[in-house]
Amino acid sequence: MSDTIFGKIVRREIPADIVYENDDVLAFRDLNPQAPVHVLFVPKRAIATLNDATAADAELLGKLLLAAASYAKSQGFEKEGYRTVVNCNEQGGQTVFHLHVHLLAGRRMTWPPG
Ligand code: U5P
Repeated sequence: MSDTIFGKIVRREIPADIVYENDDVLAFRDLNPQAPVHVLFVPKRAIATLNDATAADAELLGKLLLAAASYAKSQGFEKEGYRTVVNCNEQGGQTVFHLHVHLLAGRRMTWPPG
C-alpha cells in the first residue's frame, strides 16, 4: 500500500502528540478533535482500510480495541463511557488510508452519528 501521514507518525518522521504505545499500536491526539478526548489508535503495521484486514490481522485488530479501552480506562472514562469508531472508505468518512480506531470521550455522544 502507499504510505500515509500516519505511517510517517509511526516512524517518527513527523511529530504527533503521542499518548500511548505498545509493541503493535501507537496512539496520538487527533489534530481536529471532535470531543474533549479524541485519540487515534493505529497499528504500526499499516492496513489501508477495514476491507483490507484478513483473518491474519484478527489479533492486531483486537489489540487496537484493547489499547483504546486500556487508555480510556487509564484516563478515568471506564464508568461514564466513551465511543470507538472505525471509518471505512468514502461514505464511511475515511480520509487517511491507514486503518485507525478513533477514541472519543469527555462528552455525551449522540446517535445516530452524522
Ligand atoms: N488527522 C490527524 N493528523 C493528521 C491528519 C489527520 O490527526 O495529520 C486526523 C483527522 O482530524 C481525522 C483523522 O479525524 O485523522 C482521520 O480519520 P478518518 O476520517 O480517516 O477516519
